[in-house]
Amino acid sequence: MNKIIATTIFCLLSALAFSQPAPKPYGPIPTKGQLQWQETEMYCIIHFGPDTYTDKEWGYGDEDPKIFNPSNFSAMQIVSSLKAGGFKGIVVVAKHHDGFCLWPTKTTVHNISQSPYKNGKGDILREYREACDKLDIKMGVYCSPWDRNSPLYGKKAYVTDVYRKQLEELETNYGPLFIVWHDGANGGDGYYGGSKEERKIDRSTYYGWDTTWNITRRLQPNAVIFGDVGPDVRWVGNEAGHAGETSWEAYTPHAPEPGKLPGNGFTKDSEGTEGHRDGKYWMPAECDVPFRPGWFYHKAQDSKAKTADSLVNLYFMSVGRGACLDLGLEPDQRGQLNDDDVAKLKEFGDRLRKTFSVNLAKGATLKASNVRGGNLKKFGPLNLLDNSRYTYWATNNKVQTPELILDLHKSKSFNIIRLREDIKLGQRIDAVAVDAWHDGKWEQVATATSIGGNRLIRLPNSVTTSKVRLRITKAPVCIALSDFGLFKEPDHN
Ligand code: FUL
Repeated sequence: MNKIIATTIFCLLSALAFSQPAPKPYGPIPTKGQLQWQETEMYCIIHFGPDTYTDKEWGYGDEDPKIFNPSNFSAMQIVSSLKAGGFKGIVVVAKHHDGFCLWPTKTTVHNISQSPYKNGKGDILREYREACDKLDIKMGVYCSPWDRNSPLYGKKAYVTDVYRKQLEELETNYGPLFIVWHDGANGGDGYYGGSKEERKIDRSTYYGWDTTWNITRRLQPNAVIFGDVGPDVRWVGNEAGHAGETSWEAYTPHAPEPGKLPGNGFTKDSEGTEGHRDGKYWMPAECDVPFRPGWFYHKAQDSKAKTADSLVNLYFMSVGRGACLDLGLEPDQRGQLNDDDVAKLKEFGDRLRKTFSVNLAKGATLKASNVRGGNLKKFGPLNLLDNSRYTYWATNNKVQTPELILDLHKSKSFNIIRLREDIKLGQRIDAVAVDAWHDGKWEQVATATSIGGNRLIRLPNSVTTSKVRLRITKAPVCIALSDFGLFKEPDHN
């Protein structure tokens, strides 16, 4: 009888433990579009237009459309080169500040149909779309809000009849977009239909951002919207390509002047580098940085593209800090990337592929100090090694600083540690430490803050050990960690 009672109690207790629900999300959480963006990790923003032919960075807006005449534009050459670099998407600069549209828009005559390219029948956006589809690369667009060509710039009609209509065309005619990119450079001197004057706009209110963003919500519901004020992806606050060593996924944009609303080009942008632990919105950072010194092609910069080495460094300081890397590419006057740039992109891609091909933690025996409800299948640490960002090791509600020991069974050398949270449940972990087993005791080899969607710790020297310990040292709630990886960069000591 006693045995029956004991068994019943045991079964009831186990049922209780196994019915333990998933942890409740903590703080703001990402949308479907933001999750897909996070998984994209690296994409390229491509500047190509009249500036390519005038050797400028910011065209005044009076450029003759006839100067836009690529001799051999090849979206395939550009997109396949960045694909070889490991990039998964592009942001096409469809219109830069000079107002010239690379697609045959109905909103202004200042567009590609007035150029000799394909006898006025060209459409650069369409060519990128076709290349992206062939090569399985995502596409996004940048349409500069500032337009130094438009006579209407500064008036309400520019926003309602030109800018928003341009977004509608781009978001209707070129297939699914993963990002719509809003630049912060806004207002100043320009051609403006011949007025040649300075026009200032109120950066908080002029574009009516809420209404403008709704176009994207309606036409491209899975695209994220990028800007200094997001609302989905924030600017990191520098064009050097790196997020802060601590970088939170959440953010609350603040205006630089009290009492005003923040807007693109009107935020305390340095706050974007670290974000805010208690930020109101899920708004992770994008790190944009040009491959060469300028965003547009300049012959004089032919030897100045970043090396594969410096791209790898940038990768760790952007993707490795939970952000995405948006590398600027600069097609030349033919309409292709320069051969040296192509070779460097490939070298960079090869380095990353080699580095991340083998997770040295695979096959380890994992021992966690706590598993939520004792449910190993659903919440156990093996979920860390299954390559899914959305299965995870979780602890009981009260257990916020658990430990995990990985027995690697034999001595292995690594210099990269990868951690990911299941961000569907928010950013839960503030800080971790990692120890290696050396001469019969644990020695701390690394610490990191703000884990989030992806955190890469790159050690100055490789660690060789057969046992590794992960300690969560600070979290306001129980954890939901989805990935733990150990990797070794080729040729790293
Ligand atoms: C900046 C622009 O002013 C640059 O010309 C470039 O387009 C860069 C990506 O954003 O704000």
